[in-house]
Order: sequence, then structure tokens, then C-alpha cells
Amino acid sequence: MSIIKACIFDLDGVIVDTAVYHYKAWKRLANELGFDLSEEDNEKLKGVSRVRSLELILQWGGVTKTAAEQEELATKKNGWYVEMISHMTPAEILPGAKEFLETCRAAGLKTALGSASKNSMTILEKINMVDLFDAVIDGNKVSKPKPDPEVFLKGAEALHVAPAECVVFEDAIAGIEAAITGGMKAVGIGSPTVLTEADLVVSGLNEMSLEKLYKL
Ligand code: B16
Ligand code: MG
Repeated sequence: MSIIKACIFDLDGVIVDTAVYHYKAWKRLANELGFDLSEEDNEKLKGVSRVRSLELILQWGGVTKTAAEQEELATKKNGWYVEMISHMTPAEILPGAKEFLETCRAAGLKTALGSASKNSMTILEKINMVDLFDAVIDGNKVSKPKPDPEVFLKGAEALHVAPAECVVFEDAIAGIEAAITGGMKAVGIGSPTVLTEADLVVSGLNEMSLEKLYKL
């Protein structure tokens, strides 16, 4: 008998790939400020909060801004990003994500979202997946970013399960670290050479099964 009672999913990189929209918006902002942003730079922003992402980008461009200016810039970027995600459809759900959520729920497991994004509800609505989550913990509900386990611990709490009864699905190293620090099992979505700390790594949720889950 497995002790697993719940699955907590990161959003960007696990359920959908909004990194491309974040990239377009950050690149536009960087260009306005007089420098460019490479795709490699963008990799370093995955799973990182909006405020922290901006700090890094300004640092890379060698630009200094006051706190008030930074807030204005982050709001501007978010406006462009929100416009782009407003056109998202269920066709953008990553392979196997919806099916695996449905399989988990049919097996009686609880499900939660654990994301750094403050736009997670908009995205879930656009891709028609709101009803597949018993709880949504996102950037609006947490104060400490991953690798702090706060987002996942709040997820476990909302689902009324113990951390040891949860499995987290994450594509970012900081997210895997957050899960492990929180006392949960961690499944990496991506490459085993990058997500070395994960208990299991798969290329996508289309490679997950209840059998693999219960073996964790
Ligand atoms: P927002 P996740 C993260 O989502 C993204 O990976 C990261 O690039 C983004 O900066 C962050 O959300 C905040 O997003 O600006 O929409 O609040 O991977 O934690 O689901
Ligand atoms: Mg992610």
C-alpha cells in the first residue's frame, strides 16, 4: 500500500509552457531599456517570481532602477504577458497533463496547483482545467519563493494531507529543492542530468502512471 494521498503540480513547464510568453514580454521590456535578452537568460527565469526575474534582468543589462520604477516595469511586462495568455486555449496543455490529473482524481488522490505565478487562475480558466484541482496555491498566496517549501506546504495543508503523503511535479531545480525540503516526494519534469535531486524524472506527464507514482 502506498502512502501517497495527493499530487501537487507546478504550472509553467508541467501543465503548460508559458515560458515562451514570459520570454517575449521580458525581451520587449529589455529592448525598451536598451539591451537584449537571450533564450539562455530566459532559462534562468523559469520558476522565478516576477519581482526577482526583473531584478536579474536589470542586473544582466547593467541598469539601475528605483523601487518605484521597478514596480512600474514589472506591471508593464505583466500587461503584455496577460494580453498574450488571454489567447491561450486547451490545445496548449502539455501532452498527458490533463489525462494524468484525471487518472489521479479517479484513483481518489487529491490534487493541487503549486505555482509561483500570480496569473495561474487566468491560465487554468483559459485551458479549462480549474475543476481538476482541489486547491490552487500560487504567487498570490505565498510570500517566500521556491526553493522555500511554503507553496507546497500550503498546498498539503489545503488538501488536509501530511507532506510525506504528497508528490510534487516540478520542472525547475528550485521547485524540486522546495519539495524535498518540505518532506515530499519530487518528480522532475525534464532532464535527469538537470533535475538530479528528484526521486524520479520523466520527460512529461504523458510518461507518468499510477504504477510509477505508487512506487515512489
Ligand atoms: P507571474 P511556475 C513561474 O511559474 C514561471 O516559471 C516564471 O517564469 C514566472 O516569472 C513566475 O511564474 C511568476 O509569474 O509573473 O505570472 O506572476 O513555474 O511557478 O508555475
Ligand atoms: Mg515551472
